[in-house]
Amino acid sequence: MKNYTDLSDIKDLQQLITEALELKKAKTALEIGKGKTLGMLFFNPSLRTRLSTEKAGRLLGMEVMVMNAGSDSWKLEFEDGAVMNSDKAEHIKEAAAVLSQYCDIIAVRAFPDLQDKEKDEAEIVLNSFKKYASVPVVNLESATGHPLQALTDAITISELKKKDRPKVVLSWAPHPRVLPQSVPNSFAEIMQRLEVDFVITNPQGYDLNPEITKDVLVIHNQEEALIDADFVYVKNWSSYQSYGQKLSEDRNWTFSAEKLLKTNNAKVMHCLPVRRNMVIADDVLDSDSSVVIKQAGNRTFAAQAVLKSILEETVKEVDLGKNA
Ligand code: AN0
Ligand code: CP
Repeated sequence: MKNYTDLSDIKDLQQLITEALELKKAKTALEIGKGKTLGMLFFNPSLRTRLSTEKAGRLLGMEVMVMNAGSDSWKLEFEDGAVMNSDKAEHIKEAAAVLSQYCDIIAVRAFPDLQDKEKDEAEIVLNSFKKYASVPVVNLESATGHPLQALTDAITISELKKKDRPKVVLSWAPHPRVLPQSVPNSFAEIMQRLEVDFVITNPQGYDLNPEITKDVLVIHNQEEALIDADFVYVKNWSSYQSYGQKLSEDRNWTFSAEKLLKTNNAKVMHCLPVRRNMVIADDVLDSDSSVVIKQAGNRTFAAQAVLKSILEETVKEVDLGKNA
């Protein structure tokens, strides 16, 4: 793998899932990353992504540097040709080139503004790093996707499924804030590449980007969608159609033990952080049906498999260069 900015960077999903589960079983540190540095830049807060990716880097023998780019470093300008007389002190052209001398892999988290659909879909932050960095770039959740989370979710379903083709339901839930579509986008994308029956349920007005959901069945009646589900992935997202808006905070969509009764004793997933009794009720999160902690545990192995694959590609190129 040369970069991991979106799910199309995964050529063989089954092989990557198998690799991640083997890394999980092995529990040993590897040497492939020795002498290499992972630099992580966070324009937004994080608990899991930050610590699991740092741990993954260390398990591969890498040095890891982390910076809160939103607050600790200079404010970055991304516009080409900008006259830099505002509060933005440094251009991405210099920042990415300089970081490429300190890091062998650069990983970036940059959420959408949720104001301007076209601007968010242009993935300006992530794509600028890709353009101006001379080392591989990893997406730690961008304006439209969270591919490390999606890989984790695919690993978790593969690990816990009891039948060859489980039914997986992605169910919208209420939240007091407006949140990105990144997590459900990537989840919907990766589910279409896995051996599952995949259904999405959300209120009217909350349909995800049809270019991502393609011909996935969308049911606006949650109870109907939940019938026979083996996995329910609960998540809030803001409206895509009425871009970035909160159209509903209807707690009838909160996932509770009562909803669980409609399913086939489903395992309940969420990427975390989760707002208790808004998104998922205590009676589910505190029950054996919840796998959210296990799921978060798998973040390390998803990140390890991805970083390892990037390192393998890089090492190969260095070797080829030496022999040429
Ligand atoms: C973010 C989101 O929904 O995209 C991050 C989730 C991993 N969640 C919040 O901002 C609460
Ligand atoms: N799931 C996830 O990405 O969590 P953080 O925002 O804490 O990194």
